[in-house]
Amino acid sequence: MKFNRRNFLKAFSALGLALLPGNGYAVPDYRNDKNFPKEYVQNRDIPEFHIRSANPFLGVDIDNWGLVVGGKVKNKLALGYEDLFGFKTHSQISRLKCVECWSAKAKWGGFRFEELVERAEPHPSAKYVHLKSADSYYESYLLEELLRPRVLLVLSMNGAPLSKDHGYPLRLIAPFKYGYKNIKYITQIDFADSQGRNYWSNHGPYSVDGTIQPGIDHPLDYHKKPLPINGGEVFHPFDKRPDQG
Ligand SMILES: Nc1nc2c(c(=O)[nH]1)N[C@H]1C(S)=C(S)[C@@H](COP(=O)(O)O)O[C@H]1N2
Ligand SMILES: [Mo]
Repeated sequence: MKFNRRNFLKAFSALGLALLPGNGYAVPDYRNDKNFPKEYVQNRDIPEFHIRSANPFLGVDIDNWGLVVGGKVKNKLALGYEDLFGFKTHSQISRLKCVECWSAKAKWGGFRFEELVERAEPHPSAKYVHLKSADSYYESYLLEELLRPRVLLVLSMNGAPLSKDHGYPLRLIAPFKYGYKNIKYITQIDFADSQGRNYWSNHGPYSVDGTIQPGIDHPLDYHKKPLPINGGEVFHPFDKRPDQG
């Protein structure tokens, strides 16, 4: 695959920034500020698809966005937005299920995690993957989980590019994990030999694992009584990919 040089350089400088102490993205902390501008991404309960944003966030400026893939890999990658359209695309309809007991369905389009694995060639000891976002959010997965069917690195939602609210330019959709694992605004993906933490395990009563349990009401949300599970998707090891028949 040929990487677009201009974007490569852009992404590479994003990496430089991300390595600065204090985080080059300099995300303002509006958590206790009731006056943050309306155009910020913030929690909104809209009928079609609720929006969840742990920290109010202005959205990604695509000219300064790059995806860096690194950690325990043979080949470090720095990708611009256009590079992501060089990967084979897949689409699926799947439901995102939040621990707050709402869920919503959309048609997602994107590429598979294998695309990055094939190019980056992680070290055999790299059993884990750490993901970081432009809004200071982060997640951690077992590599094996990201290679399962119906996990997508998503560029489009319902036929249109991801909106600012839903994670433009790149998010993860893993339907068998609670919503908080479905990280938006991804900027960095690192292969690692140990499990990381994630934003909601450090800020709330949520597990790093976040797997939706069959038949069990979400057990994770503190002060609320359990509610009926509403359309979560459960991973079954016998599940096949559509392209595997
Ligand atoms: N970067 C980032 N990703 C995130 C979040 C966030 O605050 N920041 N919130 C998570 C939570 S708790 C949920 S339920 C889903 C919601 O996705 P949506 O806003 O597209 O509905 O995004 C997840 N991914
Ligand atoms: Mo959530």
